[in-house]
Amino acid sequence: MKHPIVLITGSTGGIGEACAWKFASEGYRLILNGRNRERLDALRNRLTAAFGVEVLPLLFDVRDRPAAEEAVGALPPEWQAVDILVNNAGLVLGTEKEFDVCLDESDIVIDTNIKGLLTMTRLLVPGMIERQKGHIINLGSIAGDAAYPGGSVYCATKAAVKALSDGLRIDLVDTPLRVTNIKPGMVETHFSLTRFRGDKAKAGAVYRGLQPLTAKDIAETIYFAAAAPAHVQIAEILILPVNQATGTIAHRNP
Ligand code: 8X3
Repeated sequence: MKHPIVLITGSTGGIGEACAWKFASEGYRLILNGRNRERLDALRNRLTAAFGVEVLPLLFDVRDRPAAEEAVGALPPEWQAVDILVNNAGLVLGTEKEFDVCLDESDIVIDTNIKGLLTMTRLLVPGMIERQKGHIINLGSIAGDAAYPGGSVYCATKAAVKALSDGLRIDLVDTPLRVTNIKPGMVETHFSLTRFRGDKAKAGAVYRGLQPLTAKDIAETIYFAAAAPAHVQIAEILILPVNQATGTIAHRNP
């Protein structure tokens, strides 16, 4: 029997890359999406060398709908039956107040976190319904549960991910397909560096005095949801560092 296929968006760093390593270690075939050909190829080579798994790099920006349609439409026949879609690609830019944000940056965040996720869902889920098999795992966030200072647009996109996950679960209720919304709190990846536009000191301060989650922690959690028995649908998981309680309340050691 052929190994199942997982498609991961934004797979060349952070949580996406950790998922690639986890699913590869479990023998999955991987379709790895990303925006950088060199990084995709390098990751494929490392995964293939480590686990001997089949990896198909899929180069496009999830914001580019025609490119996404073309890439998914041109999947070779043996790669078309995607079992798991991990809608991971996402980012945040800036911490300005809502009335001060750079609207061009907001477009990037909204187009990636909401519209890119919806594009991938729209492209992959009809095939899953046809095959009566599939799991959509969306990367939400604690930011989707309640807005916090400096996070307005990002929080809105993650609230949208929750609504899109809940809506999809409703729309698929009469099928064997499953929908999971993974909602991390603080995870130490390049996420904060992107948020602070490359300012390492500011990014580092986010995790000061506490032990943040790692991308691997989240990948393990995602795999747990994916590996649950077929009748079990893990609808949501909120996962936090032990010293984080909400989007705004954390205990930090001096
Ligand atoms: C990432 C977690 O706390 O920065 O989605 O919003 S947080």
